[in-house]
This record gives sequence, structure tokens and C-alpha cells, in this order.
Amino acid sequence: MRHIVLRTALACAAWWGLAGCGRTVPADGELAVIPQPASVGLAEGSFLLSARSPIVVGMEGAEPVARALDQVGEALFGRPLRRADSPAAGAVVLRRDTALAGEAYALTVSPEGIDIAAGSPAGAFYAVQTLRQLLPPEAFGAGDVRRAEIPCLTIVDEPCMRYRGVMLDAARHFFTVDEVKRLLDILALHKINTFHWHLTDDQGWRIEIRKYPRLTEFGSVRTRTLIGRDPGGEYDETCRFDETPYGGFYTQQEIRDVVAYAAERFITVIPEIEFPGHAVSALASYPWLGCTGEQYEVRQTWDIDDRVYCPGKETTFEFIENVLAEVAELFPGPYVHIGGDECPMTYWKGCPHCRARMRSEGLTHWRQLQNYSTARLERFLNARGKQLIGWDEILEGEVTPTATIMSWRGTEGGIRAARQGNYAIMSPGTYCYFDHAQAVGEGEPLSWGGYLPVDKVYAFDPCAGLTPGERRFILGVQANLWTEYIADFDHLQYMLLPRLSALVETAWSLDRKDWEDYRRRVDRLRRLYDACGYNYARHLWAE
Ligand code: TNX
Repeated sequence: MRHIVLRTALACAAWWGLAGCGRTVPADGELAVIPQPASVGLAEGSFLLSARSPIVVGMEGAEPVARALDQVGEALFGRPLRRADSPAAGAVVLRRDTALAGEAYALTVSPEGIDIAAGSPAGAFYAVQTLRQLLPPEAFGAGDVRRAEIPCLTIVDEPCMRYRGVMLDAARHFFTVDEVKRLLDILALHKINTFHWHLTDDQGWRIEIRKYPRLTEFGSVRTRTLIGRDPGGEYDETCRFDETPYGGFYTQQEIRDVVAYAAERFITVIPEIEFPGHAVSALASYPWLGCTGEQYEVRQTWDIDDRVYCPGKETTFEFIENVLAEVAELFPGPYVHIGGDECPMTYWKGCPHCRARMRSEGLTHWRQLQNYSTARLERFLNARGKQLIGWDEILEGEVTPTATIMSWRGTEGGIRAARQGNYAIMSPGTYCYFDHAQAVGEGEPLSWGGYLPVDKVYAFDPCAGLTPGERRFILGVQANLWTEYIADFDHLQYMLLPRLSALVETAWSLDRKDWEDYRRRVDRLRRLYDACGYNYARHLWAE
């Protein structure tokens, strides 16, 4: 459907006549869906969606999809849509089609109504997200529309990659449950199916663990925050700090609430509990978790920290397994992420417990202490029906064949994983780190790391360098929102949009990417962002 421009058959004046009282919003003449669907067949005519269009839920488990349609109704007409038991004129029908794969859908708009056939409720949900982009963006918002026009067409669509993720670092800066939900709404619009929630780090522990209350009482608050550029270890009087104590955490009830909200949008939540590095907030709460037993403060600056868990002591494993047991209960999804990145071994090398562990386990390299720990946590998680994910550092030394690797230091880790038969998710800093700047110049907020403009995000090929056989092990791609310098939700949206729309074309539409066509389509998506009140970077349009 390259560059298809629809011409509305009727002049606007006639529309007003047809509509009677209330606004009728005509189709805006352009068909532009992101991510690019697999196939689009345009037909004659159009359908008028109105508050009187009933939903027919002819598919088990599709109530959340009907509720997503209700939200469309709210945004357009100021009220949810009605339900009907059998297809009637003007209805939106949801039905299962066993010929379609799990996340696939076929969306048919005809003058008589809308038919959504899908392999599962998830597929039907994606059809609704497509439908939102077929409606005129200007119809969203005030809830004062009487009828909205949609062009007649058939879209048959399914994703190229099964894992489409976004990670939020809620440790460096905290985002409220309400903000996380608004983020999930944005992810849903982009057909993202995984939310990776980074819940613990040096600068704050953000998840309530019943057995260890000090983690949140003490470990969730730092006394101040570095707000200037990180000098990389030399923190002298030239550094700028915000001297206000900073904290926040999610109660288990709140976690459940977010998980349910995500499930309603067919998004699986993966919790990340960092081990054995990025652990200062835990060690500050329970000093016996570290090699020396020293009392630390929750970290106030960024970057890598030497103060990590002691894998020599049994009490450390007792702790982390008790934590993971509560986490496994809270998150119904198949994965638990144990971090594993950037773990210096400085303290291990001087620790009698670590040395004793090396001896008793017959380990010859210090890094094997991490391999040993990861394998042990994997056994623990597997026994609870969960699979382990870790950052690509868990590949150093050796890793079990069943761990899933998240490749962030380039795609090399993912390639290595795929070659040895481990599943991998590609999230390289060079293409997927949305904490990096997307533009240069005055007014651009302080950011971490390199330069990642939207065209570079779009150019990402997660399967480069892999044979077709190896590609099977690449589950998908993920954008990472590290938040050292992202302190509020407005800024978070700015870093995410529109770059997410570029990355999701790689995840969903890998075999049909076209930068020029994307640029045309994203122009329309931007109008939907405006209608939804999302904050986004405008550089793409300023070029
Ligand atoms: C590296 S990516 C980290 C994070 C930082 C990020 C900043 C990864 C597994 N670790 O701790 O926040 O760089 O871009």
C-alpha cells in the first residue's frame, strides 16, 4: 500500500448535511498505519462508525478487546459502544479464525460494518490498534463526534518478530503507577507485547518484598541525586546535585494492578531484579549481602559500582531466592530477568567467602562465580515455572543452554547466543538506547551516552550476520529507557516518541521496511500523538 491517497467521495458540506446534529469527521484522505501491515487491499466506499455501532464479541477471551473498542468510543463519542449478541448492520464483529496465527488478524471494513477475525484475542487487539490509526486523528479527544468515517479495506497482518519490548528503568528515577499505565497505553498503540520493568539498581530498590521490608523502607530512598554530567568516578565540588531526598516504590498490590493493566493490553511484564551487580540499594538495606558487611548509603551518582552481592555466602542466595520467590508469584509471565550486567569483581577477589566458594565449586576464574550464581538462580526459577533472562554479560565464561540473553553491548552477544542455541533479544546500545540523545543543539535535555536519531533507529537490522537457522533464536527487539537523566514522564515520552514507532517497524514489519514511506506514515501518527496528548520529539519533522 505504498503511497495510497484516498480521495473522499463526498464534499465536506454534504457531510454536515448527512450528519444531522453533532460532528461527522470525514476520512482524511490518507492511509498510514505504523507498524506497516503485511497486506492492505483498498476497496470502494467507507464505513461510518458511530456511538450506535454495536460490538459483537464472538470470540472467547476477547472482552479486553471490546473494552479497547469502548475506549475508542469514549474518545470519539464520549461513551462506550453497545454490545450486541449477533451481527447487525453497522456492527464491529470480533471473531476467531483458526487459520490465523496467534498474533495475526484480518480487519475488513465495508459499508456494512467492521469484521475483525483473529487467531487469538491478542490479534484482535492489534486489529483495534490498527483501526485507531485508520480513524481520522482529529476525531479523538473531545468525545463530541457523532460519526467518524473509515475507508473500506482489508488488512491482513501479523508480526515478523514475536518479542517486541520496551524497558523502563524505574530505579534511577521512579514513575508512578499512573505514569506506568500511561506508558503501557503508548506501548499498546505501537503493538508492543512486552514491558520489561527494571525495578532495582544501585540508586533505589522499587519493589516491595514482604520478607525484607528494609529494601523499600531504606533502600528506596537516596539522599540526593547527581543532575549534571557524570564525571565517571571523580565526584568533587564541581558536580551538580539535587539535594532533595529522592524515593519511591511499588507495593505488591500496585505491582498486581500494573500487571493486570498490561494484561488487558496483551502486554506481558518482565520484572528485572539485578544480581550480582547494580546492588548498592540492597547492600545499603542489608549490609551482610556484601563481601565486607560495611554499611553503605543508597548510591547518589550513576555508572558502574564495585559494591556488589557476595556470591560466597549462602545467606546471599537465601536472600535473593526469597526475593525471586515473591517476584515469581507477582508476575504471571514466563520470564524473570536477573540483570547480570556490569558486575565488577573487585570485592570478590579480596573476600574469604568468595575464595571458599571458588574452592568448593572447583572454579578457576573469578567470572565463574557469576556463572555459578546465574545457573543456581536459573534452577531456582525453573523450579517455579519461570525462565531466566540476563544481559549479555551472563555469556562470559559459560551459560546454561536454556538462559535467554538480552544483547545490549552491540548485537555480538545475541549473535553468539544464537550460534550456541540460546534464545536472544536484540537491544544494542547503538540502535535501541532511547536514553541517548536524538538531536543536538540548544534546548536538548542532558542525556546519557551516544547519539541515536530516529533514522538510525529505523535502520536497525537485528538479524544482520546471522544464517536463517540462527535467526530462529532471535526472539525480537527491545527499546531501553534508562532514566539517569530522565526525571519525569513528559521527558520520558519525549525520549520514546517517535523513536518507538521506528523500532516497532523492525519488530513487526522487518521484511517490509521503507524509510521514505515510514516518514510519510509517521506524519499521520504524530497527529494521533497530538490527539492523545503525548509528548514527542519533533526533530524528525523539522528536517
Ligand atoms: C548500561 S545496559 C547499563 C545501565 C545504564 C545504561 C545507560 C545495561 C545492562 N546496563 O545500567 O543505565 O548503560 O545507557
